[in-house]
Amino acid sequence: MQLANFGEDEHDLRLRRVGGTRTYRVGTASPGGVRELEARFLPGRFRLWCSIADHRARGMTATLLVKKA
Ligand SMILES: [Cu+2]
Repeated sequence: MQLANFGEDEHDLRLRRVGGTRTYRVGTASPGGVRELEARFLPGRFRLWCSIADHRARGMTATLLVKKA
């Protein structure tokens, strides 16, 4: 998984599978920066969000659907 920051502020990325307990973290990416996370995910729906400041409350969220290979 790769986080590429095309914005003007720092951002990070957190993921949690719906029904899961583990929160995955992709570190903070500076403007123009890229951060990566190597992981194997179980199939399911994941919530993604940025944990910096109030970004999540301001809508910096997404859903990721992981399907069986
Ligand atoms: Cu952010």
